Amino acid sequence: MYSDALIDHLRSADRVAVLTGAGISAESGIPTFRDPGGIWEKFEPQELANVEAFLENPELVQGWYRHRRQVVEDAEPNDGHRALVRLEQHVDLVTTITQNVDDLHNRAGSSEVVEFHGNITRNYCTDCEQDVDAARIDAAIEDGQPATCPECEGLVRPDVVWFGEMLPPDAMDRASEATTTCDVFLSVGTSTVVYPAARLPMLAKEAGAYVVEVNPDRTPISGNVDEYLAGPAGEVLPAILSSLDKAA
Ligand code: BJW
Repeated sequence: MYSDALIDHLRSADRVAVLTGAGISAESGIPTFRDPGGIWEKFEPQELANVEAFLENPELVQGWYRHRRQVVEDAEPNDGHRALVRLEQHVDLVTTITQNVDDLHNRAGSSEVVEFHGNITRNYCTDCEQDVDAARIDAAIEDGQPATCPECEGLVRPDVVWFGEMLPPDAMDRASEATTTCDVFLSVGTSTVVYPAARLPMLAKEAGAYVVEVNPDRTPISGNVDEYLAGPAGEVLPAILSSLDKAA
């Protein structure tokens, strides 16, 4: 499934960067975006995942994110998330750059997580920018009202990055540093079509990293990585970790 060369690279690595996407959380029961049965088979992204849609119909967008937040809260990290935590026993610095807005890498126990597209469990006021408790959103939705800020009555939105929005500058800096200084780069469970995340695997390769992709389906980068490992993250990553444990 994977080569001895990958195990050697990981054994000698000081730094590993991992880019994760919705696929790593699929085995926790959180739907991906673009697969059959995924979120965007039922909803057009332009209807819900951008600021114009939010301003046009805040209750619809708040309600959709509330539903997805509840799915995330009911989910648990899986063997793929846990394998990345185990990797920290073998490598000095493992940085997980996640496009996922779920909290599962943090909850699994990963030490260094970069939230590239935000976090669905947080919400903030679009006017004064203070954090707003999810319970306030839930109460407003149940009353059939748009959720607003307790301080200034501004509209409340999820702390996620929508299309056309800038990524958090700190996340960009940390991801860029991890990508250009790592010895091994793993791209796991992402279709690699959304920028700027989609650029990271090839940026790592240009900087000299050994680049590996884990995904049951091929993506635009599959032909350009050092190893493409076809399979679910919850099986491939633990298998790699078992080999690493044995080789230690
Ligand atoms: C498994 C599995 C298992 C299944 N195991 N694998 C350069 C070129 C072209 C366009 C642009 C560009 N730069 C910027 C853009 C515009 C835009 C963009 O990229 N558009 C493209 C779609 C063309 N990017 C942006 O707007 C970004 N902002 C930005 O760049 O600001 C500067 C700027 C602004 C304006 C103009 C120019 C520059 C922001 C992007 C924000 C993305 N936000 C979303 C929604 C987050 C909130 C929410 O959750 O609702 O983030 S979109 C959505 O896609 C979400 C995801 O994080 C992201 C990536 O999806 P992901 O994770 O890859 O999921 P899927 O479903 O696509 O794939 C799952 C994969 O898993 C599949 O491959 C399966 O095979 C696999 N899989 N089971 C392992 N068990």
